[in-house]
Amino acid sequence: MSRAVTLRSAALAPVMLLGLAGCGGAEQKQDAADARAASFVPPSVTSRLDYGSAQERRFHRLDRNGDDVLTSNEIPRPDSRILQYDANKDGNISLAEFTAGTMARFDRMDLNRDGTVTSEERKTSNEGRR
Ligand SMILES: [Ca+2]
Ligand SMILES: [Ca+2]
Ligand SMILES: [Ca+2]
Repeated sequence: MSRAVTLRSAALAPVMLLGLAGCGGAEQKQDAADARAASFVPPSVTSRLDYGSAQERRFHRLDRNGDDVLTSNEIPRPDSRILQYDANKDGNISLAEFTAGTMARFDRMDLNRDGTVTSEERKTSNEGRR
């Protein structure tokens, strides 16, 4: 009786081990693929959220004294686009003006209004401006 059990266990053991190892490997591979898929953002597509946060980071980089206003000494001279965001024409760009300006720009580039700008849309909108 005990001998039969031992034999059965011995016969099943390699199969079970193989099965477990096979499953575990496949799951791990799948997890890694999912993680890559979740974190992978093609460089040619920018979401509205990503664009907004990138522009906000840019604002805070430029705003050296941290008062949430870009004054003339903080605006990079060649970047006249930032000056276009000065809605109330006081010569300074507030964070609200900057955000409104950059998001309006994003929406102009987002030709099909799906909330993302592809490199294709960016190219088309640049050509349209010329
Ligand atoms: Ca400032
Ligand atoms: Ca202003
Ligand atoms: Ca789009």
